[in-house]
Amino acid sequence: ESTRNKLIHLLEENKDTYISGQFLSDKLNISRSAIWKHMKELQKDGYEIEGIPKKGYRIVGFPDRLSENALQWGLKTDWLGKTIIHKEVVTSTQHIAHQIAQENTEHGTVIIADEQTNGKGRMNRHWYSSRDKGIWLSIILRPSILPYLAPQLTLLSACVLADVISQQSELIPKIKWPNDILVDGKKIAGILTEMQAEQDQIQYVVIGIGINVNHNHNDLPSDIQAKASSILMETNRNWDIKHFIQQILVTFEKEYNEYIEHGFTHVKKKWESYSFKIGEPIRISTLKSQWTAIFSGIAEDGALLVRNNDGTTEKLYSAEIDWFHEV
Ligand code: BTX
Repeated sequence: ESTRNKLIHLLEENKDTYISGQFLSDKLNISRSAIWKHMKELQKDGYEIEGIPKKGYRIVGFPDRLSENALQWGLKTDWLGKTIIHKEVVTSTQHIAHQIAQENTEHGTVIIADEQTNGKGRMNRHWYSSRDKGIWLSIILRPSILPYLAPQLTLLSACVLADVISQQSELIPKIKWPNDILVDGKKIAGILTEMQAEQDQIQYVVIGIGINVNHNHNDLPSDIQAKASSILMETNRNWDIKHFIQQILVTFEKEYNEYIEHGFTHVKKKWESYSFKIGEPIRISTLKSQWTAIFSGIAEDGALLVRNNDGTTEKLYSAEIDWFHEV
């Protein structure tokens, strides 16, 4: 843990009292003037710190706005988010991720924006990303898996979002294959996985995550108001976006490590627990046709498995699906 992290923790733990410069200097094994410099840096990043001669330091306000430092302080990950690039406005965090991934950027680099002017969904669809309301981030990964297995990472990411949303908010999220997170039948988050690969080797994968967090009904564009929602709208309270991002990164790192070490089985089970019930009828549309079939789970490579009316089982890699329920 860095000195700054330790300092922030000490300030947080003692936020009801003053802690002396001497105490901090002993604890962190750095000079009192180094402590003073750290305090100035923290203030620059939006931490409000009171310094009173003979009494010491006390933290009275935490930054609301996102910054690289604010996101990294207290972030309990080993490799994910060791480099965080935060921007106020971008076209798309995916776009930046691709640009910097070409330049040997390290595995686990995260790009986060307060607003996207040209957020991307799948198949060139638009993803609305209004300022300060949601989480718009991309993760650069360099997994040593075969390219055809990359869709498993989308399913893994969906499980991570579902886990974090249910843990933090006690909502009951559902995953709609392959990548939508729904609450009460409305979309609150989406995932876009893109990759650069050769025949048998992945150069990098970019996982784009978008979550509607603090949107009120009117913050959503009218064309999606009927089918989209936000965590605020579902829970009637405001959420700390920085804390949410940190939870996502911690949970993502854990699930990813587990996946690389032990494979897809764990993800598959979890994904199926958040998904439709196996055996339920679903409506499928592809570019060519539409039909009804029975959901029979996902395959080991992340593909959708359906049982058709004629009894055959089919594997689908690209389709839109809906299930029949009380929406
Ligand atoms: P998708 O293709 O599954 O969903 C896109 C569709 O969802 C749109 O056509 C629209 O109907 C609807 N939609 C658009 N914006 C929203 C929204 N904010 N909430 C709910 N529904 C919406 C899903 O694609 C993948 C989205 C990934 C977004 C992240 S954000 C960070 C990263 N950067 C970037 O440009 N994309 C990813």
